[in-house]
Amino acid sequence: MSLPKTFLWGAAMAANQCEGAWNEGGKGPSVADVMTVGSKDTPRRITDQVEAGIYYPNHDGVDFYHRYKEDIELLSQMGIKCLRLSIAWSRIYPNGDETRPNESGLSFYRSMFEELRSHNIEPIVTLSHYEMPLGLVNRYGGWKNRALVDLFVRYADTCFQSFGDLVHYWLTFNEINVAEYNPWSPTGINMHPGQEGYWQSIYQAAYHQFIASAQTVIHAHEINPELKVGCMTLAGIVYPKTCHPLDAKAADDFQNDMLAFADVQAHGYLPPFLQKMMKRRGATIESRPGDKDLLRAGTVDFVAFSYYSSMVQSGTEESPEMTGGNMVGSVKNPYLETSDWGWQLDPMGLRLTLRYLANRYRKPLFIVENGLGAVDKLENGHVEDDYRIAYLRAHITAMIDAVDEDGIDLMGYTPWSAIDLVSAGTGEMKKRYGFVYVDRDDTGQGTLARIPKKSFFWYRDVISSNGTDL
Ligand code: BGP
Repeated sequence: MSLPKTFLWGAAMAANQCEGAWNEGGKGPSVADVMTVGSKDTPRRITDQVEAGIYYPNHDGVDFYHRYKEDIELLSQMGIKCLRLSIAWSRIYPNGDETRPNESGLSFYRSMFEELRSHNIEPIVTLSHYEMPLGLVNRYGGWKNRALVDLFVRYADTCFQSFGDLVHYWLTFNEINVAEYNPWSPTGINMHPGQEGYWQSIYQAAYHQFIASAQTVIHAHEINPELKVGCMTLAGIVYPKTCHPLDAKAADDFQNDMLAFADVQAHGYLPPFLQKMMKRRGATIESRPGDKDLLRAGTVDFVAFSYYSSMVQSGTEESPEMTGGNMVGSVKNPYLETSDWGWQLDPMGLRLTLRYLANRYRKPLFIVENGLGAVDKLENGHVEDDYRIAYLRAHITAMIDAVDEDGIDLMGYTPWSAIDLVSAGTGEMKKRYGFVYVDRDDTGQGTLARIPKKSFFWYRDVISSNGTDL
């Protein structure tokens, strides 16, 4: 067993899902602040503005904004070497288009990163994790407007200049490819697949993010050559439903579609199959002279990804049985069990995903999300989440095999989530992922007390043994 001593064991979270304090410290509203609570079967509703009398779970999150010191202290007891979190863009530029940053937002993150450093925890920071300022939606129409490129790059520059001494690892857009399936949170476009003009908006928005990503990488390296900037994509190996060639083609098509955006960030150009796909879907991208050079010059240093499930595609069946998944559903795999939310559990799929991404990108990889959403029961002050331990044990085993036997260059592992927080997909609290239980329910009731789960102590031993004690 040979994980490098420098392996970044950690955990992950995101500002919009944990911080709360949605209108404190000069923060402006973000796209997450107008989303209600949904469920496995009911999508979250999006309102135009924050409306009185509606419960918005992200407004309070789990109050990390006020409790980050005690949370970091607790997480340091778990022995994590890194913590993946995000900066809320709307805390730094409340409406997104101010010319000067909000000082109180800057000092909040500065003291958070200092706190992490004082516990020897490396921050891994996402610049945009489903929390763009709502002002950019209302005034500019979200990412389909080219103006967003400069506004984002200004925000990124502010972050590099303000925190570059404390934060060395950066991610640009969380799950950039989710825009294809569920565009509101990543791009501020409130449309649904099938709607007239959908693909035009989505691809134009994604194109602007590619340009912004490239510029961000270039600026980060200019500001401090030590900074490493990665892309972040939702990933999962796609299996054909059978060995029928049409099933194999459907799986390959889906895999390409899913990774097309990370391809641009990693390789520096729009792959021909993406260009053809855009055309078939009726999208004509507006570009500017110089864009191609920018894309080529601004490729990412590493490829980070979330992995929750493998997927299945069929090219032979009209309406195969489907099941749930991380932002995108899948044909049901009869060999796999599912979580309570229908996500298929497949540790071997993680190993195959690592192999696949390593071949496709030939850059260091980083698993920045992986975990089990489950209903946890707090009984006599304890949460016995053996199912989560079993899930993580199997996935970590697969990950170590990928490093050990397949030679994958893997920087680290930050399972979702460090502590319980608001679900991105459903807005629920009862869909829990954390190593630490947070006393809060789906109606906003609870003391917000923090209680380490059984998995907390298990993961502490995993980390301290560098993955040998599973
Ligand atoms: C990813 C997001 C995270 C997180 C996770 C779990 O898509 O990057 O923000 O929430 O999935 O998903 P959910 O919260 O919908 O269960």
